[in-house]
Amino acid sequence: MNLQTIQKGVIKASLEVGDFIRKEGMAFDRTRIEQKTGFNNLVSYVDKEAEKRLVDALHKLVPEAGFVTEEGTVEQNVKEEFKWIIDPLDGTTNFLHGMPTYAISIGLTRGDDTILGVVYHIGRDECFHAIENDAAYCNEKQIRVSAIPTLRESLLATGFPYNHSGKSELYLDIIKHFLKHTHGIRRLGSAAIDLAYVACGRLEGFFEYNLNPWDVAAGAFIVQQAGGKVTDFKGGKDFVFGNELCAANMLVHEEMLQLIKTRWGY
Ligand code: 2AM
Ligand code: CA
Ligand code: CA
Ligand code: CA
Repeated sequence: MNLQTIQKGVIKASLEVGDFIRKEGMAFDRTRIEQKTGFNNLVSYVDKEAEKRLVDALHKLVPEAGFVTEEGTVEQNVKEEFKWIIDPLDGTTNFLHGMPTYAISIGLTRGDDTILGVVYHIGRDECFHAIENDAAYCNEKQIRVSAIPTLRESLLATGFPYNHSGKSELYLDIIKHFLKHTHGIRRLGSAAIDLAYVACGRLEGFFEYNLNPWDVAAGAFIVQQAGGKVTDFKGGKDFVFGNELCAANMLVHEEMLQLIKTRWGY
């Protein structure tokens, strides 16, 4: 398996499917929004068609790999040694409302390790990518996490809870603390883009819970290859299939994690 050749193929497929999504977005008819599990969990034919196109292209690149995909348009195969972890459209709510912050997110894993990540920010035509044993890039340019050493000088991103039960009060408490002690908090609406922005140093850190593997597999790997640190809220490694994630440059990560851990009850 030549990872560089595969990467070229993944980027090509992302740009092509990204063009399709962008064009559909220009004329999107909001009566074509569908609800998944609730009034605020949205999807459209664009998500599903984009996923089918990606699955076709990626299957040709690595025929032996299984799939874990958000829209489930292909058989889900978590037991294969190689897996594509795909979110065909991350930031669907933005897309459906005509906001430009949405992306394609594609990770490739071997066993428990991610070995390739691509996050294509369609609206800005920025393709963030990385493979194992190499640096991270935005288009052709190498990227690195920011060198800002303290939370006080940091810009963070998060997502707000969709499920307003359980730990959402604790979460809002963490957000309240960060609001007072950072340059600010952004809520972009695409976890994949939040992670890509940590990787290239636009944001110092990102944290969220209740995310799914397809939201974070690619972006978290790109942050790591860009010199950043990614953990779950306990400081452990279970951030792709677990549902808590904290990503930041090395210095800010420590400060963020201490605060999150305590308030989260760990
Ligand atoms: P999506 O656009 O692919 O659904 C934003 O905080 C992140 O949460 C995005 O990655 C978004 O992915 C995801 N998201 C949106 N709606 C959600 C929901 N109802 N439950 C869980 N995650 C959701
Ligand atoms: Ca979704
Ligand atoms: Ca998503
Ligand atoms: Ca999605």
